[in-house]
Amino acid sequence: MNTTLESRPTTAPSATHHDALIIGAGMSGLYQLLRLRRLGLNAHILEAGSGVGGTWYWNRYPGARFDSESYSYGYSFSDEILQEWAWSEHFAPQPETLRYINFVADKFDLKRDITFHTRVKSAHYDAAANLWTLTADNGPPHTARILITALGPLSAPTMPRIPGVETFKGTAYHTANWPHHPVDFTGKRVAVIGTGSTGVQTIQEVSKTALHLTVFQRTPNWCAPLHNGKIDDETQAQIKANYPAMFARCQETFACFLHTPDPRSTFDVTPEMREAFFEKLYAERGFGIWQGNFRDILTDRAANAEITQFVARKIRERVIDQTVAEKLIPKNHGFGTRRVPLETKYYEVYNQPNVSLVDINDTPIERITETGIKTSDADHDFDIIIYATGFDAITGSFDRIDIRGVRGQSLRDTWSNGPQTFIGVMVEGFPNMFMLMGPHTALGNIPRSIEYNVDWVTGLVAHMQAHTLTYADATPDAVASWTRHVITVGTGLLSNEISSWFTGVNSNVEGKQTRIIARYSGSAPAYRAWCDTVAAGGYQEIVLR
Ligand code: N01
Repeated sequence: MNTTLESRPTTAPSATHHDALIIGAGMSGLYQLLRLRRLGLNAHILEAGSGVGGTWYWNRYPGARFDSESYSYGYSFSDEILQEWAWSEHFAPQPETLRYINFVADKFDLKRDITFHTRVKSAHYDAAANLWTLTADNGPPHTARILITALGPLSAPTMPRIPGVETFKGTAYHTANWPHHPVDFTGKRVAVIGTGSTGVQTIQEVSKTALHLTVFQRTPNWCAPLHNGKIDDETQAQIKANYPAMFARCQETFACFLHTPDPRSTFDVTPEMREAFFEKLYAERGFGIWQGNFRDILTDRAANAEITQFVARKIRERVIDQTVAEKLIPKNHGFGTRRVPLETKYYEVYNQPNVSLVDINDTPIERITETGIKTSDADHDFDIIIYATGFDAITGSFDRIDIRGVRGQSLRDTWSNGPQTFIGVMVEGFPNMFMLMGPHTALGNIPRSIEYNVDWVTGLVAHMQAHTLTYADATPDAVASWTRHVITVGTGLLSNEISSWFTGVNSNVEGKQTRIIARYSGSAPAYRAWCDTVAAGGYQEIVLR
């Protein structure tokens, strides 16, 4: 192939060589493969799983589904896909999403450029050859001039550090490593540890059939109704006709969802109007109550207290046993300051006779035993334990790979005091490495951010091709200025004052107990404006040669 980025390895003759290597065949990796292929590059994906889908490949737990409206979540770049694919529900379940991603991969014949069953262990930059060498858990090394990390911000699952985990004789699953076969809970005593978005979805589903379900909760979350439903034919036709307008709306909103903050402040209106607005949002589909609420609920403590008290009242109304209701009401953070799990009759689950809640702040888990879970006051026996204990988010998937830059320095060490990036895409000293959905990018409605991220990286690669450039590295100044900007924008946000994956905290990972500003928390339009300015200015923040 005759492209300027084409290169032959000089250091690893036995290695398999490509112009660009992409780690991960999730939504970002697949779209990036297509875009690089269209530039004429010989691009290839290395993927740990046996199929495409990333998040939607691994997270097959019962109840897994979108929290963003299905039609706002799919790829927007191909009219053909938009018209051919029909989402069945407003918030599609995981099997449908996985089918969708396979449909897209097959449509563009992407799988022929993917090596599956291959988990990348290391990625080292060779300065003399200006090449990246990747090694994996099997197969030969791979080399490429360009390295694209499409690892996903939530892809390194973490097990709790509880003694005895390995001793349990029943069946145990982490939600993000769910088996490919159906799991039957009928007649089973089941435990779920964790009550984040994943735990909430799992609990709702398992409670329908388990003989008994015991939920082990450390921190309750503020959940809000999803209001899912089937998409009828008429609505389907409207969705398909309105795609351009809908995606245009997503480009304008704060976080690329269909919802965006109301321009009013909480105290601009009377208490009656406020209550009526909260009621309306609580009755509406999706993230409206979080993303479409008064503009100050996530920055002003008094405003946040209003919506927090409203949702607390709802929980008290929905849960019959008020002792249980109080346990389900968060006390250490306000509504929306952690990711809001969307639910379908989640609170009503606790009214069922086959469900019990263990608050592990009152009765801590002491150990996992051969037969179940021992807390400070009881031995609970189980057939199945489900760990819905989350991820080493944002930087965790990078930490699992030994990534080394121009001086042999490791990325893990470079980020030991928190990530430092240029627009979340580049790291100084790691030339030609481009991150999709890396730390310090705008996340929000992820596929919308992915498409922008991929388009921007593709633009840079095309610029390099056009100008016969083979080397791109962010300048230290560009990194320092972006990192400062991310911290400034994130300061004052109530969500950055509480531990969660948003702030890079994971109690199960050594060294991840201190809160950091891990994501860009300004608006998506502001993020894009910054990145567009870089491209329009000829990439002056990047050393190109
Ligand atoms: O992970 P989490 P998640 N002992 O970190 C608990 C996205 N998502 O997988 O809060 C006991 O939120 C932990 O307790 P605490 C979404 O962005 C999207 O649920 O640390 N408990 C918490 O309750 C979401 O935010 C969708 O005190 C322990 C839970 O485990 C993100 O993924 C669906 C523990 C982990 O919650 C992550 O969600 C699902 C321990 N040692 C998820 N360690 C859709 O939109 C952890 N916990 C479709």
